[in-house]
Amino acid sequence: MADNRALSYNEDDIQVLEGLIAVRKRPGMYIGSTGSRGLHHLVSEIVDNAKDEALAGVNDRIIVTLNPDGSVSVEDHGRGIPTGMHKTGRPVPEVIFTTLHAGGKFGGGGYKKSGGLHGVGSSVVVALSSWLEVEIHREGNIYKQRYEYLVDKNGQEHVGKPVTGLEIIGKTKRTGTTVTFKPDPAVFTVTKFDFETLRDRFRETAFLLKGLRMVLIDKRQSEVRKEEFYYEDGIKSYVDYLNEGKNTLHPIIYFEGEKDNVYVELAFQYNDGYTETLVSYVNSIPTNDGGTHVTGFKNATTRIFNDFARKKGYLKEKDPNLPGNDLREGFLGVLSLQMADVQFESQTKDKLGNEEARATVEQIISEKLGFFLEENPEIAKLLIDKALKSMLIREELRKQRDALRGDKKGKGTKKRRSISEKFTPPQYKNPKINELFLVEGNSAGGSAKQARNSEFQAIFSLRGKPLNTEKAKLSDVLMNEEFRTILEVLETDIGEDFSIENCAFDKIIIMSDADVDGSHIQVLLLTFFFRYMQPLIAANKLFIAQPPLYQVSKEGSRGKQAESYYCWDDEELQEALKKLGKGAKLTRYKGLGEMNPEQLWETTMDTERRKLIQVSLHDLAHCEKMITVLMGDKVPPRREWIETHVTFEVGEDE
Ligand code: 0R9
Repeated sequence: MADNRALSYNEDDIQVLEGLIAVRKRPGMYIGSTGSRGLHHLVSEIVDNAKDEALAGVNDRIIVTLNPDGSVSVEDHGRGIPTGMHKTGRPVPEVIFTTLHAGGKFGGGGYKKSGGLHGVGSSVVVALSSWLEVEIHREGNIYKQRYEYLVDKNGQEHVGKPVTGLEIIGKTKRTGTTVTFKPDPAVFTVTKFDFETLRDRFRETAFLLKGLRMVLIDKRQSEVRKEEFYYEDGIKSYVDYLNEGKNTLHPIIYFEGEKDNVYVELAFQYNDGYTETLVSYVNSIPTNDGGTHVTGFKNATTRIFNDFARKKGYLKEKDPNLPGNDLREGFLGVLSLQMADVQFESQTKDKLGNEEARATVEQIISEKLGFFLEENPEIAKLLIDKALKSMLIREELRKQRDALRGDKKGKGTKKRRSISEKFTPPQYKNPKINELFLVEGNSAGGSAKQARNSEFQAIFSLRGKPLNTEKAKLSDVLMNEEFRTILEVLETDIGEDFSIENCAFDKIIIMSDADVDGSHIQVLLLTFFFRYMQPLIAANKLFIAQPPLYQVSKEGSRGKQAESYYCWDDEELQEALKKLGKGAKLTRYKGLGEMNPEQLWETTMDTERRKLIQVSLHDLAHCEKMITVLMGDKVPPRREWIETHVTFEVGEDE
């Protein structure tokens, strides 16, 4: 690890900026949402502070407990929050937990490595909780303080009010901090923590901070559930985990180095697949959109592989360089940085902006990779041969596709021939509003064609099940009629050649039946977009349509108008049945084809009334893992997943 010494906080370092009432008034501004994501964000805020202690090299475990009363406890074994007096005359923990933007580093001291906002979140968590207690083990004493949300008898709101002083409640031999809080049900629409969500995050943290033990305990049921993650090999174990179920080509390669206070770690291993996966982080925060560190990595690998290939004669003088995307076909790696003063390019913290990170990563990886290739000529030859093969295939396919496109443009004919009979284009070309519906089956496609707003909505009817791109060869994907048409219609290319600027549509909407086959089609299409057009998902352009499951209607009688309701779940169905009472007619839609064009329009296609699910990429590593497990060619991981996640019941239709 890099220099792990944390700078000591001076209790004067903490500056007081703003009140908690602002957080309570506009929670979305501080935690994104008040739904499930926002709820879990609270845990992350507190865990991040415990992680900072681990990054500083003074904390070896974080224990998170889901308590039966709906509260959650986060315990670290760090030095304990300082318990002295702040210049405001209040104990330091009270300032940390009740003042917005209080955090050591705002005063210039604090941690060298941190996510950029760490230490700030504690007060946000207090503001959005019914109560919060902090217990500190330090200098032989156990200290405790409690804060509450209160409305006094004059109706005055108090946010994060200390209801006790910082009291000594006992003696201790260890050091550390435990924070327990109960999210306020008046703030959150969801208040139940999801064990799996937290488990996946803690596994990721344990991979990234080697030697840190992450423990998750669920005490909400009579049977206590516990999961523990600890990886001595850190990101090497992470690569092993992500490549599980794939055919790998060599042992995991690992580099680490430090320069100018930037600590860089890279672990990677090629598999025999056709896609490239690089999961990147800075201070254990995922950078899903990459950034300067990823650019540095790509520059280094492309240059060093090419230099090596020329030096050893795999590339002749006249030969063009091996392109980066061919060199990274089948690559799976984790790049993790630790550094101070992290700057993100985007609000969402998804892209690293620090210029010095590019230069440092490029230099460290170049040096280590050059050395590795010299020392391991067999692996070097294998990877260069693979890239050469990939380049030849890609070139051949490009030629074939260009030839096909040339044919379609119809030499000599004035009018451009249609791309495919299954595709109905919109009337006007407007990439800012145009929508492409990928529709299951010809009959639904026909209804959608009649139902659509032809000005900006296009329909592509899919024939049967699309190809499983997780198992198929790249050449098969590129030559597959369905996917080729999608590529042509979107006017983009795949993989490295994909360009979001060229995309002819603003929304791509998967529209399939609400049954098992429909779900399978969704997953097959999602796999294709994830593997070959990830930037399209990152740009929030991919959606899943949600057709209703039922219609409840009643004919008009004696001065009463006919009434009808569409329902998307059983709760809505019960409500509609209650509203219409006796004589209500229930239609259950088993497929899109059972709806007439008018019904399809008003429930599923009309921009004013439809319900769309946006496909998001917020956890790249998790998506990578799930697609390999669910769609890949190894059966045991899939069987294990199904056995732990799926309950088999005898349904009424299946
Ligand atoms: C369970 C969640 N853990 C925490 O919130 C937590 C914060 C924290 C901490 C320090 C140690 N452990 C912590 N756990 C700490 C201690 C010292 C210096 N810096 C940090 C020290 O002993 O000198 N703090 C984070 C911010 C601050 N402490 C403070 F200094 F601003 F108060």
